[in-house]
Amino acid sequence: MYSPQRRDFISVTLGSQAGRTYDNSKTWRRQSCWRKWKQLSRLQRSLIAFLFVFMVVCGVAAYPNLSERWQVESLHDGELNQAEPAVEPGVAKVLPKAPPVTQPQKPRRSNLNKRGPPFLQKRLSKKESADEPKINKEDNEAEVIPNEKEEEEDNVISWRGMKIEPEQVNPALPDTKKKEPVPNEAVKEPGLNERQMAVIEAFQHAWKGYKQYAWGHDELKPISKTYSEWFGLGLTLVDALDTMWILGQQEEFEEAKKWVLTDLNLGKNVDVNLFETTIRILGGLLSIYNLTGDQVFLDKASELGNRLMPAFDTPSKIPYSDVNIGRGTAHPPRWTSDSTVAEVTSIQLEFRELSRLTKEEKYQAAVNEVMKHIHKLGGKMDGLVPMFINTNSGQFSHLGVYTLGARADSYYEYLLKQWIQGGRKESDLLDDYLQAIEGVKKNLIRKSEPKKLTFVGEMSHNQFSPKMDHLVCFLPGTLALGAHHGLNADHMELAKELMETCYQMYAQIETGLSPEIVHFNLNPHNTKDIEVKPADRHNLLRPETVESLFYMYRFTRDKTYQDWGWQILQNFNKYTRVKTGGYTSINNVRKSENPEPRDKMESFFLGETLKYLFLLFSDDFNLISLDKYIFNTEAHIFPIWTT
Ligand code: DMJ
Repeated sequence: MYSPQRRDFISVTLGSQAGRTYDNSKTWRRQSCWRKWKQLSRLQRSLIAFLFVFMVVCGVAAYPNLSERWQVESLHDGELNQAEPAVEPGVAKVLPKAPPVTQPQKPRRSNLNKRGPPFLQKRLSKKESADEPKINKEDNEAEVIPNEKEEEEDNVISWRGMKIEPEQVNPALPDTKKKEPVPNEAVKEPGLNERQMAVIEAFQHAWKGYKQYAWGHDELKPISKTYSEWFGLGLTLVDALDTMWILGQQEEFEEAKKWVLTDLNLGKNVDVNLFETTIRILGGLLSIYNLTGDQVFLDKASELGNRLMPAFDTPSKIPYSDVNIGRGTAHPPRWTSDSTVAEVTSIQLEFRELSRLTKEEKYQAAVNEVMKHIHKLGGKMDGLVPMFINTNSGQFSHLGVYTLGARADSYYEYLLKQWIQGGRKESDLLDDYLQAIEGVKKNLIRKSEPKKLTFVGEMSHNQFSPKMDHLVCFLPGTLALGAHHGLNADHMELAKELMETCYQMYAQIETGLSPEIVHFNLNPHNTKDIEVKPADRHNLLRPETVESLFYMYRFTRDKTYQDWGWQILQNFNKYTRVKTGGYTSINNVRKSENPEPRDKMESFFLGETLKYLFLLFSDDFNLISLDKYIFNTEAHIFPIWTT
């Protein structure tokens, strides 16, 4: 029974002195304990001392060392992130400066987790599952799977212009342990089919490599697990922005956007190629601005546009090939004062669009001047242009060679596309395009033997060469686009024939992938239509054929074109996919047992090839409708002007 006079007490049961009341006198207590201790036998004292030491040793062994224990106990949920490098939720820790995934960070928290007190074990294991990279090992190679987001907002508004439910916002990567790419159910949006999901998986695989080994650099070298720099402007990242948007890769997109905002330095002292920078970076920024309406992209685009403008400061107003975007100086290549015709005539869509968006005339004025000049220029053959133009005289140079391949290709493409962009009003552009296509039909089209494949050859000083670059495979798509916008129906017929030829450039090759250049056989006694010279056997993951397949499918709805594209994607996966992330160009498409990887993933593989494949496999014809948009020569998306 409780009595206020009696205090709670501690009794120490030691022999016969057990049960004495504690009267709160410290002196008495000390004396009393000492007396009792002295009363014990030597054996009893030894036993007690041994027991005491044993208990202390056990206690220490059961706990982590003191400093670790202190750390654990001072960690609150918010502090966990400070103790480790900051990582975006849902993003694998594979950014460049992070340790390689094959040697994950010392698992400090995991060790603590096993030994710490239960309440901390619980809290830590929750955080760990959210933050730690998940690693699958296969053949001693690590594959990193991005973490799932811990907390998800209820809805995300305006991602790709629509309201997306949580489960669609947060796709998890497929299991990359499997040999064949496995479409990921988690990213399946209404209307996405298996083939589109395979494209998404391919994109994720390519992005994984880029992110891990080349983040913020121009191109991934997936075999040597490093990068190459061309202009030092994050070429692959910017080129891929609108692809990520279209493929629904929201987290990757947000992360890349952050890089554009904070790390894309357009003022650096570097020589860039005017054409490549315009179609890939300016085009990429304008495209993603048009898709998202996010002002930061337009600001960057107009900064870049201004920095490129010195290129037009030439005696003829035909731009130089190279600009130092930091210094504001421009120059031709060291060995010549010529520019390439395709390069100076394939920057128009981008500069015109920049003027429309910024309401600054100067960009459009500069590129329109080039087109007007070339429209009036002598030296063409039936509308076909030579490959070079002099920046001093403004005259074509190296006359006599006519091709729809390298150095001339996108001149023809941009005649048509500028006409469409401007609302089909600029008749000079249309006239030049129509005349050029007639020139192609008259001078460059032939049929191969024995299969009678229609192809586009080249003319060199009045000599026909049955050589066709893979680059020419943009032409079926462009012809079909023109026909769709009301041009001659026979353009569509030619488009169909050329499309078949471009497909055969893949199908007749051992790897099912096209070489860079083919030569068609014109001799009826030979059995093969397609010949490949040793120097032309490489494949750079180029887009032109799948680009044209996309147009052909949109306009004909013939699923054969989708099937051809599917075969091509599968062969890219078979011969160019690098296990640890990324895809590589190859040296020899004829050697299926070893196609000789080149160790480079070109930025257009993400900017163009995968984007066109995704759109080819889509049966939603309103997804980037060809009545509302045109694609620049790097597959970036610009609106057709309505006023
Ligand atoms: C791309 O950069 C563009 O498509 C360009 O017009 C031609 N070459 C590559 C792709 O092959």
